[in-house]
Amino acid sequence: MRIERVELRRVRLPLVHEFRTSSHAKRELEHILVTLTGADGAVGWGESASPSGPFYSAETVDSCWAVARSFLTPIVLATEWEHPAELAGALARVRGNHFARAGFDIAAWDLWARANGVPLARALGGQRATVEAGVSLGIEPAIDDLLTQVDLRIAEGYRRVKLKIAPGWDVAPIKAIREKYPTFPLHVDANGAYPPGDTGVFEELDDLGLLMIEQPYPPRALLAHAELQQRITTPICLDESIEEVDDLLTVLRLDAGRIINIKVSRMGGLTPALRAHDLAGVPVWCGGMHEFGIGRAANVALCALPGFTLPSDVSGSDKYYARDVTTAPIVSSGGLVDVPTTPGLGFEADLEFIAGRTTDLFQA
Ligand code: OSB
Ligand code: MG
Repeated sequence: MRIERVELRRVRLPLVHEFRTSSHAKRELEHILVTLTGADGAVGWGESASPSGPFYSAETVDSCWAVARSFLTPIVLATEWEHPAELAGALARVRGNHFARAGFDIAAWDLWARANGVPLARALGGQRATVEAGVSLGIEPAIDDLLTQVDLRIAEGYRRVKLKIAPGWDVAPIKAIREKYPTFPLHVDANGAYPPGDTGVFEELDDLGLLMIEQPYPPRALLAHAELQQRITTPICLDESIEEVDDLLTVLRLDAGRIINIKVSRMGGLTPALRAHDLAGVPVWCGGMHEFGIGRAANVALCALPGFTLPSDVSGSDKYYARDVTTAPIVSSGGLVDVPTTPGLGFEADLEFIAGRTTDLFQA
C-alpha cells in the first residue's frame, strides 16, 4: 500500500465541563485530525490528541503540527507498506513525538482494516463485543462539587471512577467519596505531582481500598515508585512513565508498578499499544487523553483485546463534548461501550462539522 495524500486538520472543540489536573485547567481542546488517502481513494482517519501545553508530556499541539508536517508526512509518502506495523516502524525513525506519530498510526490501521473489510478491533486481535467504561474526574472547586460529579457518573452506570489528586487535594476529598461509596471501584491519579520519596499521602490513601494509585511521582522517578510500592499494598499504576515498550519492561523488572495504563496517544499509536498489551503480563487498562471521536474509537477497539481486564477511560463522547467529530457519538450505556462491527474505526468523520471547527489545514 502507498499513501498518495496526507491531510492534517487542527480542530477545536469546547469541553462541556472544565477539567483540572495538578498542572492545568482546560475548557477547550485542540487536536489534530490526520487523513491518509490510498491509491484507490480510500481514506483512513487518525487523531493526535496532544494537550496544548507540555505539562503531561513534552509534546504540544504545535510540536505535533511541526513534526507531522516536516518529518512524519514525508516518511508516510515515501513508504510502501503491507501492514500498519511496517509504517509504524518507518515512523519510529522519529524519536519521541508519540502523540504526533499516533495520529498517523491510527489512520493507517483504519485504512488497512477498511481495505480488509474488518472492524479495527478484530484487525488488532480483539474479540470482546463490549468494553467496560470508567470515567476520569478532574479537581473540583470543593468536595461537594466532586461529590455531585461522582453521583452523576455512578448514576450513569460507569464501572469505575478515577479521581485526580494533587498536593492540597488528596486525602480529604478521597475520604469523603469513600465514606459515601464504601465499596465502589475508585482510583486516584496524581499525574506525577508529588516529590519522589514523599510517601505520607500514599500511606494514608493505602487504607481506603483503592483499585490503584496512578503516577504518584514524575515520569522518570522509577526507583521512587519501586520504593513506594514496597511500602503500600495498593497497586501503583504507571501512566506518564511508560512512553516506550522498553519502559514497560523496566517498570515490571523494578516492580515500580503492578498495573499498566496503556494509552494509544502516549505510546505512539495502536502498533506500540498492541505490543505493550502483548508483553505486559499484568492487568492493563486503556487510558484516554480526552480524545475526540476518532481517537476515542481507536481506544474502544484496543480495549476489545483480552488483556484489558480493568475498566478503561473510554467514557461516552457526551462526558466531554456536546457534539463530537463523528456522525454518531460514542455512547456508554450501563457502563458498557459497544465495540463496532463495521470495517475500520466503525465511526464516520462528520466532514461538515469538522470543517466548521478547523483552524488550520495542511495538505501534501
Ligand atoms: O493522566 O490520564 C491522565 C487527561 C489529560 C491528561 C492526562 C490524563 C487525562 C485523563 C483523561 O485522565 C481521561 C479520559 O480521556 O477520559
Ligand atoms: Mg494518568
